[in-house]
Amino acid sequence: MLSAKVSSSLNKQIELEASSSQYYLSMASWAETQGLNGVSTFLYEHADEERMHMLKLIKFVNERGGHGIVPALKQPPVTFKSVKAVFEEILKHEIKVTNEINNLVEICLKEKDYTTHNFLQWYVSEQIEEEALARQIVDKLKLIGDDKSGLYFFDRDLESLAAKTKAGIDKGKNDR
Ligand code: OFO
Repeated sequence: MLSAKVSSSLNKQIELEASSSQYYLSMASWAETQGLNGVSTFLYEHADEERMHMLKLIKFVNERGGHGIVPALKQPPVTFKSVKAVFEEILKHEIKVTNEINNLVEICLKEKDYTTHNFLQWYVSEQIEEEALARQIVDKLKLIGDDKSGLYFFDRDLESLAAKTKAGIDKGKNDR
């Protein structure tokens, strides 16, 4: 059984994962309107991945006798300055998510909730991967700078990264 503190903290995380999903979905839609098909495919997949993170939490809370609450969400930004600005935002956002996961882990230890602590380890590893990927992409974009053909190849590369993300989502579904 979850304590009230752990339950409300997990529900806050559900909201954060849901808003991450909406945020990335908005980025995906913007990228699609810019003719960046690889970037948008990657971001649509990323939005799905965040939704899977949210679902995994809802199901866990319910399984442990709590109630996973589906949150109301604020409108995310709809336009972005550039592809680089998008991925810089993603990196910043993922660092924030990592901090929140770490806070949650700490709360579980304080509350002596070792079951939830164990469950959260999946998110701890996931955040290492998400941050590393965002950082790697931002670094690539810095190298590309204003080079249009560089951006063209970058867009193509992201198409194949999207396939990997999709594999990650499918794995996450099977792990549930
Ligand atoms: Fe759910 O990992 Fe990104 O936000």
